[in-house]
Amino acid sequence: MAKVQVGIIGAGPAGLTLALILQKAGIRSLILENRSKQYVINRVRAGLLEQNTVDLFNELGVGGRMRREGDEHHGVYLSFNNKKIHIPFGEHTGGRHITIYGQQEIVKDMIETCAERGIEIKFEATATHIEGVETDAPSIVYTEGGAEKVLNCDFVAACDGFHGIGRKHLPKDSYQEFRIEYPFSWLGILAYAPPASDELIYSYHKNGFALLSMRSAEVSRLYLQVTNDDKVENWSDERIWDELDVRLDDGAGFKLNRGEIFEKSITPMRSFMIDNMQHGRLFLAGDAAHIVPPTGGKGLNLAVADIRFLSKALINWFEKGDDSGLKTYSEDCLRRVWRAQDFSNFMTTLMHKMDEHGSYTNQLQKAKFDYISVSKNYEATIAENYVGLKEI
Ligand code: RFL
Ligand code: PHB
Repeated sequence: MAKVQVGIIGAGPAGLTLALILQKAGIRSLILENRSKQYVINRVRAGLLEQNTVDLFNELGVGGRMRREGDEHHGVYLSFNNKKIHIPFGEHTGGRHITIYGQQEIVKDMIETCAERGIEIKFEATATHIEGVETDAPSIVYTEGGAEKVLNCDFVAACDGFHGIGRKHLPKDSYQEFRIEYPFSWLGILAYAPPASDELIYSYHKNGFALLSMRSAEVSRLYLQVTNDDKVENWSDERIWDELDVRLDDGAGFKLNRGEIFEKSITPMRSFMIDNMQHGRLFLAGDAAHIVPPTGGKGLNLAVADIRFLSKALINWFEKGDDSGLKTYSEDCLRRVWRAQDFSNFMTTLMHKMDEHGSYTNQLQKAKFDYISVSKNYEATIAENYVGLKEI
């Protein structure tokens, strides 16, 4: 039976970041990942990295390609009823900014670095249950190649996403659960088309929300608000481009560059949260414990922020026998998670079609947008949350 100091479930941003930080401190971990390597490095998801996240990837020595190929943004556009305003970050955040770099690219970079540094990742190895979390010798039972195996460890880090098994091993009475299912989803596309804007555009339109993002000078990433029962098959390439043109129109001749669409998928929008992320020797991080709707670009960044606390707490325990960081782990993470829950909910309800165009709710959205357009204070609140608060 294998034994490591920290058994990690999940090779997403949370699990990989944890393994790399622990390795630097001389702590042995092993990652169990139920998907294949190919699947994990091709899974299209996030693109917006906060400055804190980028700084950590650089400190870990996995930021080389991100620095070369990623794109720094120093502002963002918000558009409402075809009127576009710009929110600059620098003047409100002491020069902090965001970086646009695909999640699958950083995941690929981290997986390669793990291999170079001798961190073992078992792909196509599915954790089925976790045992002994109330003892000082927990273990993860997993299946690999049809055989059941056991990984013994001192601690278990469940970095296994929203559908993982980690959360199911917390005692039911140890947490409260909070959940919002929004009545809309995002249709997301990737296209070989030069981005038509230098910075992201979040747009409210009476037909629904649209977001213009990008991955490189040649690849655009775009999203449309659709209903929860909508299907990718209902959206021909032409219909997608036409609708994006309508929703992103800024009244000043804005036109998208069209190109071949090579990825199309629909993602439901939800906010989800539990207010305890640990039990005994089991610690949850990232999407395993919380989901935010992607309108604020916070999910991956929160996963990495959790790992900052968890890695520091584990290192203090292994090096000094100090368990203070482990004891306050949930509390430390939850402050930032609640801040991001609030900001993501704010951005979602400000920019999506929440009710009939012209309704009371819609007038309040418009009132907020009009206020943002004239208030430096409101602009600053958005800028510092969007870039990610340094503390909290
Ligand atoms: P992940 O990435 O889901 O990784 C969990 C891993 O665990 C594996 N797993 C298991 N392995 C072994 N045994 C089991 N029993 C297992 N169960 C699960 C899974 O296969 C997987 O590999 O969680 P992590 O590490 O917490 O990272 C979270 C982020 O992936 C997520 O929050 C972001 O993608 C959210 N998100 C965004 N976040 C941002 O910070 N900025 C963005 O711009 C942004 N845009 C987005 C997004 C998510 C989106 N979708 C598709 C949900 C845009 C979209 C459209
Ligand atoms: C993305 O580029 O995929 C992206 C950017 C900003 C968001 C969500 C997704 O808020």
